[in-house]
Amino acid sequence: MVTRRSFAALAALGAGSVLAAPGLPPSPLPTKPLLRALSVLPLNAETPAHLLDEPFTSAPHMFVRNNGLLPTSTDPSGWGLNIDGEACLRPRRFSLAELRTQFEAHTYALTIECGGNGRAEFHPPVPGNQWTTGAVSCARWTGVRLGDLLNAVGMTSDAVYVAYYGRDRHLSGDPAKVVISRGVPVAKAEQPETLVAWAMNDAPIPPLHGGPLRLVAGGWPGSVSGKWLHRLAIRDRVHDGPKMGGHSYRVPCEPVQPGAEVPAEEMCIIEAMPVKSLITHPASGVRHRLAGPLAVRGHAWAGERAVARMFLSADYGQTWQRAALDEPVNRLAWQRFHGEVRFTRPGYYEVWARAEDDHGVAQPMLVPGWNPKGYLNNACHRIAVQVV
Ligand SMILES: Nc1nc2c(c(=O)[nH]1)N[C@H]1C(S)=C(S)[C@@H](COP(=O)(O)O)O[C@H]1N2
Ligand SMILES: [Mo]
Repeated sequence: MVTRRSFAALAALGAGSVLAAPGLPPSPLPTKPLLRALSVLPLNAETPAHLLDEPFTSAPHMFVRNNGLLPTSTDPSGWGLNIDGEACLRPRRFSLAELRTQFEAHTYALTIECGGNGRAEFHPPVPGNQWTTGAVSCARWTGVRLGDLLNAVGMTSDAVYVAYYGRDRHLSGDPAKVVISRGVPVAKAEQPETLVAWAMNDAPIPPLHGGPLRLVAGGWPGSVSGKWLHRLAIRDRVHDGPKMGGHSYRVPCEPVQPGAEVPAEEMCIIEAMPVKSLITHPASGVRHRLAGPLAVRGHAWAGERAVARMFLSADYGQTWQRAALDEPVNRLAWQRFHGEVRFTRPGYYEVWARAEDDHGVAQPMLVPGWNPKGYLNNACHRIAVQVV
């Protein structure tokens, strides 16, 4: 097992050296040379904010979050999807070809944010990958609607949850152990944008992102979007697979004091992610000439909701100006914002961005609600600007 500390030492040598280091498995990092790796086993890497400036996130810039080891094979030939479970009327298996030909294909841009994005800012600190701002993506996903598959197999009236199973391997090496098996309630499964996808940005899903088949449920914590999908189970209860219980992807049902110990029975499953935004241009640390305005842009998203208004501040939140905000290309896609910030004197500034959703809920300026695993930090993003 590579510890965080030994990885930091290796990372200082550069990603290429990590690959060459003795005793380490080949790392897929070279396909993402610009990401910041948080761990190698399992592989976790986040995206610097300025690399998320594209309208839709390209594969080289998409963060990677793995709970286990990659599958031994992601060969699409022979890959299938079994649908079963207590609440499934007609369990059956679909080949990839059957999924493509027997159902209508749909494409949606879907925001996937890891529930732990922003974890690094919690105090007292919490264990887990110390994501800063880069565990979010919005790519265009193509596949069949999960709802259409559920219609095809039929559900009993007591269906509650749709659970996923992936082909990744447990860190222990035990082939019988499931790495992670989460899912979504039936209502979320039946939303038109919830997909069983085989393509990302019009290409086969890269192996790192769950190819050849993946569940994608935008707007919810990334952990519901199961990679390397080979089985769906329609459950007659809230799914109880690995990482559904305890402190995993759950937060205290009632707010707690920072550092509190919270018993598992007082934890509730995270559903839609809160409103958030990211400045993707310019990169933090930019030098800007006083004479002209600074063009600022980025993306904003709000879980199941739309972002309604966007604000920028260059004085630590004392005054705010409206920024222009585009409509999403579809529900659950992030939205582009852009504005111009003017400075009257040279010096060091921070530009802050603050999104507000269509229910009037805005991002907090400080880290909100401490919780034992450091989920749901949607505090305002800020960049440093040196005006000369
Ligand atoms: N099979 C499987 N699916 C998974 C995971 C995993 O470890 N195994 N990680 C989940 C988590 S926590 C996140 S945030 C997203 C990350 O997706 P990405 O690596 O494609 O960015 O995948 C989710 N799906
Ligand atoms: Mo995640």
